[in-house]
Amino acid sequence: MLLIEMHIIQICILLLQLVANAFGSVSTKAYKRHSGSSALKGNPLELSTAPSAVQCLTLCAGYQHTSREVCYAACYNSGTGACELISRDRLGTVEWMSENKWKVYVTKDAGCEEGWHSYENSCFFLSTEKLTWHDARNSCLNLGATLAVITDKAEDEFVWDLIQTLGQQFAWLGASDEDREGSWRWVTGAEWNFTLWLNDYVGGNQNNCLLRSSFGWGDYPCDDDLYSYVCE
Ligand SMILES: *[C@@H]1O[C@H](CO)[C@@H](O)[C@H](O)[C@H]1NC(C)=O
Ligand SMILES: [Ca+2]
Ligand SMILES: [Ca+2]
Repeated sequence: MLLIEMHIIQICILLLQLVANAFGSVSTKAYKRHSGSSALKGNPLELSTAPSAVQCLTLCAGYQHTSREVCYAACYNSGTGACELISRDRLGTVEWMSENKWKVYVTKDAGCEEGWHSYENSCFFLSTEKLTWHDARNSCLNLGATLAVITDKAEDEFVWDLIQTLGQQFAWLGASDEDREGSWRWVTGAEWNFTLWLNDYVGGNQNNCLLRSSFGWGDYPCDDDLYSYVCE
């Protein structure tokens, strides 16, 4: 009995060490030194001090585990020990300016491939190809994604920004009411808990697919092949 307990304790210690190592390596492996150095566009999260750049990065890594906002970059000033944690701007872009004594480290893109834009824990891709809703849905599936599923206002704003930034005025999102009129469902089965309908827009039986435009959301004919689409 005692022997088994000791084994369990040993295994736990081993697991804790593995976890500790995994977190330890975050600070060095998950960041790259940006050669441009210093101030960047993005939202400041926190300004503190750290005895070294590595410990500043550790603060940044820790931030991801405790808060909704992700620390995307850490600026460390070796002269003063100032450590500034910074999140992305809404499209995940950064701009760099030079200044001495500051070193800037960016997280290697939070898992999104080139051309995809990070928001919360998702990556989004806007295709400017004009397809029917079903073709757009399949195209996203072929990319290992789905049409975008929007579950709150901030996410909708991010996606609308993306659509506009890439010069589009309309884009398919991942919901339809084609199975039962008025009964909207997301392609992933996510909870239908947020809408942004234009007034009390009702598309009726002929229109069954969700389109984002400057008016908000609308119920449009699924076979229209006039619109871009957003994959998530
Ligand atoms: C809807 O549900 C999703 C996931 O369950 C959640 O993340 C989101 O915040 C919810 N939205 C609203 C407006 O309550
Ligand atoms: Ca989503
Ligand atoms: Ca409809």
